[in-house]
Amino acid sequence: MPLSKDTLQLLEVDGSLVQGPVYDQYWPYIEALSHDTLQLMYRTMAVVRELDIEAGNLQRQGQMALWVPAIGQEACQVGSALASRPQDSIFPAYREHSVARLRGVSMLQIVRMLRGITHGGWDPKTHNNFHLYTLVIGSHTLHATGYAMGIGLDGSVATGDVNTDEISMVYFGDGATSQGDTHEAMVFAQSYQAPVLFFLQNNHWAISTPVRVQSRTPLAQRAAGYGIPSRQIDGNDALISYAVTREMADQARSGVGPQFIEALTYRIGAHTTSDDPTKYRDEDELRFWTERDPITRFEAFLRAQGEQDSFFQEVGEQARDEVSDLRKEVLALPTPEPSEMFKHVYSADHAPLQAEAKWFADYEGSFVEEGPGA
Ligand SMILES: Cc1ncc(C[n+]2csc(CCOP(=O)(O)OP(=O)(O)O)c2C)c(N)n1
Ligand SMILES: [Mg+2]
Repeated sequence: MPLSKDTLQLLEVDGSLVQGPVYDQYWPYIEALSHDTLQLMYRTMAVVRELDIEAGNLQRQGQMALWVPAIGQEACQVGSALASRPQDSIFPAYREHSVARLRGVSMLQIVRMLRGITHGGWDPKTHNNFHLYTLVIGSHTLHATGYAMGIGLDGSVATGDVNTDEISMVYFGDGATSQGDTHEAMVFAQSYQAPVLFFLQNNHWAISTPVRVQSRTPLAQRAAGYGIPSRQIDGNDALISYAVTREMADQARSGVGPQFIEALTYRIGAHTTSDDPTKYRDEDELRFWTERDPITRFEAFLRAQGEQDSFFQEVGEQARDEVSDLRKEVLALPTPEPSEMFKHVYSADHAPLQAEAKWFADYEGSFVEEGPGA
């Protein structure tokens, strides 16, 4: 599903700026950004890309059961995350590595979770309201809506104060739009005028199911059926992602109810390391999207703005350093005792759990350690 005339975009594929009404409406959001913030956009995308590749390598070397790559989706994540405000609660799915980083959750913390060292991941309270990765598709759209309804029930009538009024933001995928949970979340959000921003990353695939099977019409149009305002953006353009998220988030903040953004992007890699996309998608489609890579596009934009080689070299070095640190830290991670898993499911111990733990201990004990001569 290539971009249509309704898809908002500030950066062309070659990194030049669009001209016309979209520019007139959205460029002021970008003009207000400091040079440091524009650099941070690039830096985050470029460093996360390299860490993501390395995490995939570490999985292949047996360091994790699974890795979930986000290669290709960095721009919509970085733009939207930077547009959120510190008081906002973010509800991610499981591929939001750039958002995580910008809210203070490191790649190592994500690796630790996928290695089974932690059963939750991190404490949202001490990680800038970045909630836990959620693998049950669509379920967290309800968490975000419930949280936003809670904001309403707290009695704070939205004043539209961008510094204090809180919203919740939820990241979900094209596949998640077919889940009942997502529909219920949108119904409740609109009925209760909950301050929630639905941020859909349409990466064109739900494992091996293409988005055309999820919907015959652009997913952004569905929001109208719930009475929720929506925009469709070029998800590989970090600038439009920033500008439109700011606009829609501050709308939600002002008390007019939920908002919806569909970011058109592409999952360049596999769904996870358990998947082989060569089995179900063709090379031409991959090439089409690889040519629209969000990072090279942003680099071209920055260079046209006068950014020098030295900046890109410095970011390259930072990425290499962080990759090397990640590898060292992952190799030094402990392997948890399998029996640990029984300790974190219930707050109190009980008989069926004890029986399962005993069965597991007996099973583990049934393996005989064989010596060299055996
Ligand atoms: C409720 C539920 N059903 C099925 C699955 C298996 N599953 C894991 S990922 C996935 C596809 C999700 O696609 P999408 O929402 O587009 O997100 P993406 O993986 O593309 O980021 C499915 C069906 C699941 N995790 N949860
Ligand atoms: Mg998808």
